[in-house]
Amino acid sequence: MERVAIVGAQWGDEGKGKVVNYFSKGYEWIVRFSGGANAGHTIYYNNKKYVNHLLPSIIPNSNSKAFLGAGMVIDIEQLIKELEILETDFPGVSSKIYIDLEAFMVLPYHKEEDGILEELRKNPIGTTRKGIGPAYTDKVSREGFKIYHLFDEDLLKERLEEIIYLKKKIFGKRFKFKPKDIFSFLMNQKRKLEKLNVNFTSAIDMANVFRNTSVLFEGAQGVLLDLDFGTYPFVTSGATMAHGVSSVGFSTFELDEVLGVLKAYTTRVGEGPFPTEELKEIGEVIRKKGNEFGATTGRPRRVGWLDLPALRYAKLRSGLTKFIITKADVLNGLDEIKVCVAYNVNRDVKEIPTSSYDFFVGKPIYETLKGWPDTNHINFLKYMSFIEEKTGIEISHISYGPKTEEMCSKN
Ligand code: 2SA
Ligand code: MG
Repeated sequence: MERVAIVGAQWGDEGKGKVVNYFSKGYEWIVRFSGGANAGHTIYYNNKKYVNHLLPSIIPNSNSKAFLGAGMVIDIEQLIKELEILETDFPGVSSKIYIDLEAFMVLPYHKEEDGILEELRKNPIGTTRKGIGPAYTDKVSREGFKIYHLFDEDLLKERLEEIIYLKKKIFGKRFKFKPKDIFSFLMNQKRKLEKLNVNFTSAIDMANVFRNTSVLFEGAQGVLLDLDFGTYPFVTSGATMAHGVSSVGFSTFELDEVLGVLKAYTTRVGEGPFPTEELKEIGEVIRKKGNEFGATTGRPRRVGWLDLPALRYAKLRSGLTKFIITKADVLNGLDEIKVCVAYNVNRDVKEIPTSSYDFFVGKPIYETLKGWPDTNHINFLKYMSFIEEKTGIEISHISYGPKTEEMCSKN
């Protein structure tokens, strides 16, 4: 049975939602293994646009089912919003959603903490303020709440008292949340989820199911935003790479493919190093044409040329086996296309960053290729061959528009 992970090969927003949607036809299960409502996966069903932040990109009117894994931090209020939108067009779809009881919850105070921290930071990270960092921080420091806490009211009450006592000590008067308010908020959300017929389960319960069927693991953000290997501290707080499937009980050795989605140019939203960033006119042209604005926050994305050292790093860090290229049509009509082929790191020419530090100090070395009027043109084929040759992996598919069907295999 086929198991594939699809991850972003850059800084996120490569078009993963759309790519997952294209492939999801062939899979029984679509699994999110990390992140939370910071992700913004834009997809089209029946020509209607949906932006999902938490829901895996299933096709609602097919047999596929969705699993939200233990590595996630779930804002259940946001999840309900997404389900309610889908339910109006696809009644009953929520019964195809399965949530791991081990997953953590983003609570209302996490979102507030996220904002406070960003205001206080000398160098803000540019987070989505969806509470992701604080929820993962609480997980690691052992103050988190798991989905299973919803199902033991006494335990939940007791734990809320304990944790909120701590929070008040740490944050002082600024922390205004009361245990009983959070408790009733959570109970209310739980009832809504139950009414929608969402399933609560675990990767343990699903182990046999997952091993006897096809599973598509849907990554969030991109390799360079990974907590461990991205451009730290300008990263998200979860695992954005294929190793995140371990939170669903899988080893990366069990994956048949790890597909890296790459945009034909590079974007990044939020702060942090971006060696090939174009601050001049060309950046603005690409941003407008590519509609490069955050799907979650609406922020303009920073734009730059394709960065091969970053892609090689992504390949090695996340064990990518193939690339899928998106949004090449955005570059249609440009006379010349620049590609970063190496970094100059303190006078050392490096084709592959040794560590994420190199992204902070590396100066891009460019080669200039000829542009293309449209993506059927030979120059675009040459661009793809150049990427394949310089990274050592094949591009298997080309996406040439936002709609799910606007995609084809390369050969
Ligand atoms: P956070 O909120 O703690 O995860 O932010 C930390 C960094 O991670 C970046 N980040 C993202 N980058 C690209 N796309 C993301 N999803 C949304 C989208 C973002 C949006 O699809 O456009 O709408 O702004 C995403 N989520 C987190 C973030 O910018 C910080 O640099
Ligand atoms: Mg996105």
